Amino acid sequence: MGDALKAVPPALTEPLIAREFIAALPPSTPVVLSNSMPIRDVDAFASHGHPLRVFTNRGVNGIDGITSTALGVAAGTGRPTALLVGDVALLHDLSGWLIARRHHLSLTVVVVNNDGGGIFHFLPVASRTPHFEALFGTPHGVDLAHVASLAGATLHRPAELADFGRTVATCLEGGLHLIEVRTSRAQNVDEHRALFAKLAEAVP
Ligand SMILES: Cc1ncc(C[n+]2csc(CCOP(=O)(O)OP(=O)(O)O)c2C)c(N)n1
Repeated sequence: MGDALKAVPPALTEPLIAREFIAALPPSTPVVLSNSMPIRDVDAFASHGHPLRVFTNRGVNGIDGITSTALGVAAGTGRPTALLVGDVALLHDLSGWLIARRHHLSLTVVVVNNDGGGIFHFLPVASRTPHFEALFGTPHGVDLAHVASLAGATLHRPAELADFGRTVATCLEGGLHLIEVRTSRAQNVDEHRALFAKLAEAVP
């Protein structure tokens, strides 16, 4: 993993982030879910007491253009919009942020930063080649504060679950925000397997 992230212990798990992200949304918030783990984690672990307007890029399941889609949703609905995205997808669509700045769109982006493609750790190849990190994990080590400053977005780094939910709700009052939560790709797989094992026990 990138040196910048090595020293930071993950405070929130990815399933918890998905759950709290959805739970913190004001009713009727337009919400965009990135491909890879964000859409899977929301599908598996999140629920909301009110109807939400959920938008995704399906088609070929690409991680390209996700921020631009969210900005289009913010422009089209005229409402503060929420996006849950991984760090690789975020970095894939940096130019979209320039549109946000120009058009003064209200978007709250929650980026789950596990310094690479976390989804690939669920594949058998994760333990079968010494080249996994270089070819699949693809750590970048980028300090995402640079993304926030590129776009003139306000950066938030909540350290705890309660702070995280409050930050999401407050940011959705308006403006352009980047909320970064750091996680561990390797631990994420174990956390998912432990949760699914508990579910299997609970459902006879
Ligand atoms: C345009 C495009 N390039 C490559 C891929 C292959 N791909 C699928 S998931 C993924 C990693 C995504 O990482 P991130 O957005 O950080 O989410 P995470 O897997 O950590 O949840 C990649 C590169 C893709 N789906 N679309």
